[in-house]
Amino acid sequence: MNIISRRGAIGIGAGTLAAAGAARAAGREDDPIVVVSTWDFGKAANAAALARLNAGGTPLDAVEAGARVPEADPENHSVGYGGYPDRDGHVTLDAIIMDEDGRVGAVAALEDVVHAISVARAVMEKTPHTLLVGEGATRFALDQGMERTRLLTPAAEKAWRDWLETADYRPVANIENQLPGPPGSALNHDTIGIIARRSDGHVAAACPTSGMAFKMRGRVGDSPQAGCGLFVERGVGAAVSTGVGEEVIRIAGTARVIASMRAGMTPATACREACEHIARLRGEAIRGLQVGFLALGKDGAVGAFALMPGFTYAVTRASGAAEVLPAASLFAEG
Ligand code: SD4
Repeated sequence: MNIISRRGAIGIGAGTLAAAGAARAAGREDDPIVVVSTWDFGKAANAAALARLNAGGTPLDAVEAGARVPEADPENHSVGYGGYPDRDGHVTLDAIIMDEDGRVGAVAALEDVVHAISVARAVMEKTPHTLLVGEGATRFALDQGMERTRLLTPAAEKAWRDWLETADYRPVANIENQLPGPPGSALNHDTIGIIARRSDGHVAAACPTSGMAFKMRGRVGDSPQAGCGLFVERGVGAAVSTGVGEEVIRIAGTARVIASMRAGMTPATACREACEHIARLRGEAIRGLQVGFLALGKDGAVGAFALMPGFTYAVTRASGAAEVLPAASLFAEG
């Protein structure tokens, strides 16, 4: 399948923009990139992560601190508190955290606890396991002293009730960057993937989400699965993904990005290669769907790429200077 001819054009506009953005985000040894994350709201998360690094925290501490920002934000309808529920009205959270020592912890379909990323970290540090799901994950979190919280806010409940009128499950591309819209406009997915890098090149990453809005009860996406929503490898770097998780899982997306970087590709080229692979594999089935990858190399090089225009990522430097950049895309539009 020829990607270019199938849709008539590659995302030239977005690609040009992103190329300029990538140029701005590169280099600068005097002020290296230390935190990157997905979407516009990543900027606030990056600031919290940087503050943690500056206070002597590890990259793992930093990504946890960063991830907790959107998790606690009721206006963010895709991560944590205020997240949109599944089709039965339950907010269920997925999250993963990983460092370059192969330490990894995750939760899936977690309910009633705001900071899924901290539960994931506790799974990593306090159990012999890597992933706890559902009721067991909630019980573990409560045993750890975490508070039980009703995650379904009135706004999210209203969106769900409105959605029930049509019950049409259709992922909306780039919904992460849209303000809460009118009933039915929304509301499909959202995630933060965040990567921190210390001056010695040590990296860690985290990826919490409430997953796809109005998903089937029990559905788990790419985010909490190592090698899908996130992957970290010593001597290479880290990668995170966002968008329709099913498409990422099919290709073990972030494991693929890291393998490409290990083989010598830049983060940007590796992210692009993963998108091209999805497109070749899936053809028309991914029309209108968004997937974005973001990667940070051990040397501080950053790269991102998406299927469609609209995927943005936040880059923060050691000085605190931060910017949100558009990623280049494979297609000009859905
Ligand atoms: C999922 N990948 O559950 C997540 C959703 C997402 O931005 O990334 N939204 O499939």
